Amino acid sequence: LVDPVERTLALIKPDATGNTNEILNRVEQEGFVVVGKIEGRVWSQQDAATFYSEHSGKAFFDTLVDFMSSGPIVQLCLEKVGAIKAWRELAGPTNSTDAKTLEPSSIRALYGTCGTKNAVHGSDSFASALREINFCFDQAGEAAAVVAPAEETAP
Ligand code: DGI
Repeated sequence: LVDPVERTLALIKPDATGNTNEILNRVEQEGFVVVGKIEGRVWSQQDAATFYSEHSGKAFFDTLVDFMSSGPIVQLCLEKVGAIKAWRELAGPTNSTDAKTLEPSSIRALYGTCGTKNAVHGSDSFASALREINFCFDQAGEAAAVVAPAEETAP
């Protein structure tokens, strides 16, 4: 069996956009192909609340929504064999403080600071990836950048 090529949604959150070049270099080093990238978009509170609606009502929800709408982010669609799991592993544990001891070379350890400011997001399942890629790339005719097939190499 061969693992399928997948696409996943990655975000560089407002606390880590100053490290965008370093993060993109790491992404490429680890074998991901960036098939969609939108830099500089600032989410409204409504955007953040919709994106994270599964967490609505939790204690950290308002903090999360405020943080995610506090400044520009980078929206990325990444492609790789097993991309969904691979990107979450590269991102590291949810809480950046934990990540610094548990997975010191992970992106959240290197560029995040705490439970809220944790540098990056990654879809957690195929269904989430589909929903989140459409949320980030299907709003202004940008879908073509994402649905175009990866460049084929000659056999
Ligand atoms: O998929 P993850 O981002 O790793 O984690 P998640 O889906 O459980 O939570 C989404 C985001 O919400 C997470 O990146 C940061 C925030 N969050 C989750 N749990 C906590 C939290 N923020 C705080 N302050 N405290 C938490 O316990």
